[in-house]
Amino acid sequence: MTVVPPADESAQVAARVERRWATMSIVIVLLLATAAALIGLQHATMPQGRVETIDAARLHLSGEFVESNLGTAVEPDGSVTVRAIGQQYSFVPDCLLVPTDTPITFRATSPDVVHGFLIVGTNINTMLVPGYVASIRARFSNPGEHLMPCQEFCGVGHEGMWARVKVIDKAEFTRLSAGKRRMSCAD
Ligand SMILES: [Cu+2]
Repeated sequence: MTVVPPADESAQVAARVERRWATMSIVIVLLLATAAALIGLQHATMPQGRVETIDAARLHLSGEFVESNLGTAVEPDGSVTVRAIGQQYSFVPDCLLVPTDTPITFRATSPDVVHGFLIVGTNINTMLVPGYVASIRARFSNPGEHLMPCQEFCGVGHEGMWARVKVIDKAEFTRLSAGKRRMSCAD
């Protein structure tokens, strides 16, 4: 029987503990790498969760984006849907009216080329691609006016293509919207 000197014994304990922790770190790194690889594979092989398509050539004839259906609509649950079209070289409507403190869904598309949908002072920024519907949820806490320029070069009239978003107090919006099917700043 050999008697292990105390110093040697503690060195062995330290080595064992170090090995255990090193193994655990490697396992964690491998786990994360596997998760990242699987998620990457899933994204590469599956279609995006939400892609809405629409016939760009027939927008004006029927369906959600006919002119009479554009603008701000109050939904039965009190939320607000704003439908708009970006076209060479304007937005319809050219001023979007929305209330404060209300869940808002912007739905927009383009009948001709790619345009941009950007509301200055917010993080709302997307492309309007012909054939696809862009849908963005938003909520405004303060009344005010935001510029909404087209931020994708869309042709010779691009720099003149912009609209406005007018955010008004919820109470005033409720008063204005009574009995109206669709609204814009002109109402
Ligand atoms: Cu444009």
